[in-house]
Amino acid sequence: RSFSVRIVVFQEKFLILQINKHVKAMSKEYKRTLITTALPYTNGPVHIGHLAGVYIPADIYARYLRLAGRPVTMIGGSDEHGVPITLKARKEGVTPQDIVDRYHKLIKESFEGLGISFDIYSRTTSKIHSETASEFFRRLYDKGEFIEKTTEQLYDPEARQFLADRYVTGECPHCHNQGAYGDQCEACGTTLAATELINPKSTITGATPELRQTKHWYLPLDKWEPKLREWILEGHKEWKTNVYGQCKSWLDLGLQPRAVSRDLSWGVPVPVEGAEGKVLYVWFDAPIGYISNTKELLPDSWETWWKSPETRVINFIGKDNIVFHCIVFPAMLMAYGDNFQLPDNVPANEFLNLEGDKISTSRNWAVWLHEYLADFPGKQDVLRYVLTANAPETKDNDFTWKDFQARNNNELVAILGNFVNRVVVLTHKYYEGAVPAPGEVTAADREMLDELQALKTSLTENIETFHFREALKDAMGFARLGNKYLQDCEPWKTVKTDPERVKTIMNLCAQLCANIAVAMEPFMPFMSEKLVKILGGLPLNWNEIGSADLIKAGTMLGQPELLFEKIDDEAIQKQTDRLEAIKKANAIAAFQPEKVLPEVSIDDFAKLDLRIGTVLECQTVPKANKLLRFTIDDGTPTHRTIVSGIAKHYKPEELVGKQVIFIANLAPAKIRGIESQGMILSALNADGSLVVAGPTDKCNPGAQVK
Ligand code: B3M
Ligand code: ZN
Repeated sequence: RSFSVRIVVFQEKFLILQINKHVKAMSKEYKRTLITTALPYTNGPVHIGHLAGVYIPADIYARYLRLAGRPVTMIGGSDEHGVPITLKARKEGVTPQDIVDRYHKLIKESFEGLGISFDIYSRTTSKIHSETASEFFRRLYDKGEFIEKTTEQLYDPEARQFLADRYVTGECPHCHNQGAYGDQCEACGTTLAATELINPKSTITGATPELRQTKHWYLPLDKWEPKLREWILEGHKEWKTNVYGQCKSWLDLGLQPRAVSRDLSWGVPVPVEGAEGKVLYVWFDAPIGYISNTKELLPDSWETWWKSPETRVINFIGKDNIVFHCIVFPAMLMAYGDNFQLPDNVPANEFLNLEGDKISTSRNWAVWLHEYLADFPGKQDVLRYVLTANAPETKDNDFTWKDFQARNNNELVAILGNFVNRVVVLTHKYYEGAVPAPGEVTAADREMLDELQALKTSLTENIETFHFREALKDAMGFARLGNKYLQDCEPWKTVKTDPERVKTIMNLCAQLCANIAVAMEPFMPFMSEKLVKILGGLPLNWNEIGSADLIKAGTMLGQPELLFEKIDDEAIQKQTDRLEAIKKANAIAAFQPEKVLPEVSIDDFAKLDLRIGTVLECQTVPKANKLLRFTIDDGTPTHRTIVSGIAKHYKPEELVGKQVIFIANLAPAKIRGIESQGMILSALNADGSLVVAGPTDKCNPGAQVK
């Protein structure tokens, strides 16, 4: 009891803090919200990291605004340029267009499958995009906003091309990681220029690059530094601390001119004379994709959505994209002028890990959305729920399949599904499915309704301030509240003594279900739709949450139907087995042989007596789970006993009859009271498995190995 009171007080304090923030954020009257979502690279499918970091939060926010009747447009699309795509094409022997066609389709369809409600999901290989991006560059060029510089860049003489970005790897000059890329070191997170790498190598041919002169266009970010400082550091103190902090440290380091073109063939051509073989840098064209996609969606009104001061632009991104959205793209927009609105907020998330390891497309360490949808049909909301409940909003977080299962079984099934099911079943039992008219409202009812109001306030404030994890807790609070109310009122007892009272209780329970359908829609739209059907239809309006009159008395409820099903161990095991197999495959692919030991003479080697033996018997050793005891036919009538610590890798019966190589003249040693007369040779694999060394063909027991 006292525990729950403390929570309420805590929430109230929290609420006051948040309301203040919200008032600040909304002090300006906005007429519409333009939501942009980072455009995923089409060099692979999307995974849970993308979803938790960008698309699910953006979708919650967009759906919330729509339910609240506030104009919103949510822009998405594929980022189809950049070196990772051309590298992938080269590796597969297909064209970059083949790659982007494949993944654009897969990504678009899987987003639809998860109910991400983009108003448009387009692509940066569209005609309208290349026109928009060209025009953008051209205008900056004509206004004299670029610096033209000829510099020395890395050139691969074998592939006969310049090596931008991921076409080069080498040693990071900061942390000395060997696998740093020409644009970034993933080990220490530093942004690099390809020429800074120590011992650079071409990723195309492996050749050591040479330096050649080439001309590029640079956007002088330093010119915009004072404006950026004022806009972010003075004007947007309400931004998330991770975002604000990253911006501040960039600005404090001092901004430099940044190249916005590259010597590549895949991309939007640089639209000026003397720029043959040059394209726009992918990070120059990609954010313009937000504009082109809006244009494609709203050819007549796109300018209102981008240039009116009454539009509020919100960029949903992951933390690795902060600098581009808060520094580079805003500088581009400032240079362009013409009233383009800067983002009012950039609620970037941290990263989601998978089972304790960093998610990685190249290492296949991910839960891929399209695979999830195929493996868990009809369970889109479970993934949406888990990724929101566990969202990396303030720090990196971990996704585990155990947690996924627990949240489904203990929260969605046991709390939310259970409450709705009890209400529907009881309404059918007592009233043949018709929602009863309420009678007199008691103090207990009032208390429940007050708590509902408080939850609604907190829920709304949390969504407004991009605290979606907390918001989801509030929305789940509706169902918790319902279960508690039912438990306290015990209608199954009262129905015998005071049937009139039960009508009020069951009416209010139906109202709670209706409130859940609305409040949960942004988080779990599929469940919400199902619930609305069970409740006999319902207009969804955010502003009416908290009302005890959402569902009219007399409304016929549908048949009880489970909103969520338990997920069994077998389904989870299948997923963890898959990850286990990937981990092994990765370890094998990454295998590096040990350094060879210092040289020995032939005489040294000759001192070792290596022999072939046949395993006659093999047994486990009592109370020693690592050990196996072997009886080896070594060609002598007495045979010999060897104890070996390989019990984790072999079952005793697997080795009987096998031939092995052993050291015959190793000094005997007592192991667990058994005298071991030699040592069986074996090799450890990169995936942790072990192989006993033996002859490839049958051999005489006792034969010497030389
Ligand atoms: N494609 C990077 C990424 O997928 C990039 C985002 C572009 S947003 C304009 O992380
Ligand atoms: Zn580094």
